[in-house]
Amino acid sequence: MIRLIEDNDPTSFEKLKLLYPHASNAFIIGITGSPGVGKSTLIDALITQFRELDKKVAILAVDPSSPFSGGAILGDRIRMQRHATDEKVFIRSMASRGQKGGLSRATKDAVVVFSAMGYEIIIIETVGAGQAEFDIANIAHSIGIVTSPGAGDGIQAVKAGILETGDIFIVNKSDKLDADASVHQLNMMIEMRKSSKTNWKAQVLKTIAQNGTGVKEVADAFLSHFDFMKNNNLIDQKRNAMEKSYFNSLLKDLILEKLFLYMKNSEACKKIEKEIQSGSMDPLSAAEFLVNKLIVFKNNE
Ligand SMILES: Nc1nc2c(ncn2[C@@H]2O[C@H](COP(=O)(O)OP(=O)(O)OP(=O)(O)O)[C@@H](O)[C@H]2O)c(=O)[nH]1
Ligand SMILES: [Mg+2]
Repeated sequence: MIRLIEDNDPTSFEKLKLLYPHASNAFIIGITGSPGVGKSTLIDALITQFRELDKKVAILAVDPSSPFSGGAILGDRIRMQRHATDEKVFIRSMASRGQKGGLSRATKDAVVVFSAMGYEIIIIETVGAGQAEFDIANIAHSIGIVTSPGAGDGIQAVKAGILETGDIFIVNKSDKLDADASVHQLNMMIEMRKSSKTNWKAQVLKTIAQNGTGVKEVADAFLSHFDFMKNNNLIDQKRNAMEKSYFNSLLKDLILEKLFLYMKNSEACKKIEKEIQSGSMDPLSAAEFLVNKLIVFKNNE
């Protein structure tokens, strides 16, 4: 199924419709942060923690930044290799090989599959967050932002606008100097966060992902955030937001599909294209004309 989704196979749509009613109970964690901060290494160590609790875990590494992430695919595989023979662990990378609806749609599709397959915890690794084309906040329940000491990484996080979305902050590579300074800096920034939508107090934790130090605390923090959401009736709210965002990306996809099919077969359309080329119609008026022709909804309908 993941391969069909990745390849934009038209049969995946009907299959997803059948799977959707069975996909609801998974806890979805987004792990994000700059390249090389240790996300994959940390996830590998998190898998160990969640397996100790006998949870079935699926991992999806997505790379919204590059269409050619062959290297990253290999890297992710290698770093999580020790779980490769565990039947209750599924690890997959997904590159943006021209998914029509973008990676958001493909990732959400994959999450539906994992969830319907009974994976209880789904971890999505991604570089960066909050980009319009890939909004992890609308896919995951909990967001972990990984940084490493020094290099003003905390400040970078703020610049990238991801501070607002983080639930758990992880200062990885804390075997290096300045880890405490990063923790301090992040704590200060969290204090200054504008009103958080919930009363969850974001945590800042230190890890050495390579040897597992501090990783149990990170796993516990994610699980307590999920409990917090359950206890405060935030799960339904989150599900509504997730479904709305999925619906929106599906709508865009399906409308575009229909539009391009129509354009391919439409004489009127070819005529308009010629008119643009000859200069007798400008592209703005042409696009407006075509879209108005397509819109069949009337007001209040
Ligand atoms: N010193 C130190 N190195 C670490 C630690 N965790 C990971 N690394 C190393 O950092 C490098 C990058 O780790 P990855 O886990 O691939 O980082 P990533 O964030 O997944 O990288 P991308 O997926 O390429 O963005 C590797 O060489 C790791 O071995 C740590 O706690 N301490
Ligand atoms: Mg990685």
